[in-house]
Amino acid sequence: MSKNLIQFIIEEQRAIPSASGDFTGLLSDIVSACKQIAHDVNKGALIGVLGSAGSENVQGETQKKLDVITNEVFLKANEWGGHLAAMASEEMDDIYHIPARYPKGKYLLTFDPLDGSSNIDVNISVGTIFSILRCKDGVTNPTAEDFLQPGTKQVCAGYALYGPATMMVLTTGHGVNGFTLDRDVGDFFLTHPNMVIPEDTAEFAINVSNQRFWEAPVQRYVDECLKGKTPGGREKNFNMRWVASMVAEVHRILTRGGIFMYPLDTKEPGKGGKLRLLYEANPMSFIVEQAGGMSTTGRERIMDLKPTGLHQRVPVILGSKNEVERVTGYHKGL
Ligand code: AHM
Ligand code: MG
Repeated sequence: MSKNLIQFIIEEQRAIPSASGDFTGLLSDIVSACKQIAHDVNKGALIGVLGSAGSENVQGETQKKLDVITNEVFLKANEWGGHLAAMASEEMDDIYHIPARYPKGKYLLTFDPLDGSSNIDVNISVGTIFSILRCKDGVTNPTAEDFLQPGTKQVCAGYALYGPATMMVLTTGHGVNGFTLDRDVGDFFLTHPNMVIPEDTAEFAINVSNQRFWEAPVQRYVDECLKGKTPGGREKNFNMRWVASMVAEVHRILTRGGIFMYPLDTKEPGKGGKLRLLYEANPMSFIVEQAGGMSTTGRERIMDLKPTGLHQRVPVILGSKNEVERVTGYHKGL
């Protein structure tokens, strides 16, 4: 039988002499949260969790019932363990302080509890994305400022994908590993060791309905993909996918390669992109880079950005190295 996720992490941590077990404890709480969310997503209409919550989040997006429920699940599963100094979520205006009745720890957790939630009512894959940062030494009462660390500082990043099978994919900076939930046993088991993204691909993912709002480099890249092996196109024909669930897109790219783009656009000027740096772009960039892929805004490496706000949005272009390099080159006028 293959290793379960916690066994895998404990064995990985043993190689780090300074590891105290705190990190393993935190990950175990995150795993519990994802199992609970997998249950709720899977039961769907049977337990009355579909549909709108009738509220808006800080970004002005209408929240689904499951956005609110899964956010609560994540907070409750992670507040008590003594591993965290604070949390921040896509669904909350401000950071979440650990209640006084619980001990505090040295890590910070950011998460998007239910990414792709527009898909939930139509029974298409959704996911959870998380990122773990270290809290600065000596800081016992973190503020939002303490979360504004570049992606290169992440200790761990991962996602849970609630698809036909529920999976967890994560990195601690030593490659990327995927685990599948065995519902009968109630545990995630290592099924996808050392996931690697092929450098080349003939598959791209972008929401083409935004085409008129894109910048010239993305217009050029997509136009060439669409032309394929005809004049003005490429050396090969391309296929296209758009699930509108970033976790599902990144998982496909980790499995068979591809490029995913949510580029800068002028649809809502000043927004700076659609996806959030701390909850989506940074964790996914860490995973993609650890699997041999590349992730940029078109202009810079995402993980090098110094965040300026908790809910900051950025353009995202990630996936198979050679294609991301090409689009990034187009932005640089190459
Ligand atoms: P969400 O966190 O509110 O679900 O938004 C993020 C999602 C991504 O998963 C997905 O790539 C994108 O939004 C889809 O956007 P669009 O509906 O514009 O195609
Ligand atoms: Mg999201």
